Amino acid sequence: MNDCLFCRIVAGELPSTPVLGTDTTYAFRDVNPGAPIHVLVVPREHIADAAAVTPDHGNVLAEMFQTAQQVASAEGLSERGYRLVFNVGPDSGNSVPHLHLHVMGGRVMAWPPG
Ligand code: DGP
Repeated sequence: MNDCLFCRIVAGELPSTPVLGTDTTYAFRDVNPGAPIHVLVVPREHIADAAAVTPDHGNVLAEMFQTAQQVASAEGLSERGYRLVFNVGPDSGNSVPHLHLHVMGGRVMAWPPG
C-alpha cells in the first residue's frame, strides 16, 4: 500500500518515534498524543481497520496485544493501568485507514470517553 501513511511509517519512508517492534508489529508514539503516554501499535501488514479483521488475522491480533502489553510494561503503565482503543469508522474519529491499537496511559482516563 504505497499511499498508506502507516505502511510508509512501517517501511521507514516517513519518520516516527519508535517504542518497540517485532517481526509482525511496530509500536511508535502518536504524533498528537491524547495522554501523557500515547503509543500506536500497528501490524506491519496492511489491514484497513478492525472491521476488516478476519479469523485469518488471529496471530497478528495476538501479537498486537502482546506488543501493547510490552509497551505498557516499558512505559511504566502496567501497575496503574492503561486504555486500549481501536477506532472504526467516521463516528469514532478514525482518520488513518491502517489498523492501529492506541495504548494510552499516564493519567486517569475518563469513562465513558468523549
Ligand atoms: P485514529 O483516530 O484512531 O485513526 O488515530 C490515528 C492517530 O494517528 C491519531 O491519534 C494521530 C496519529 N497520527 C496521524 N498521523 C500520524 C503520523 O504521521 N505520525 C504519527 N506518529 N502519528 C500520526
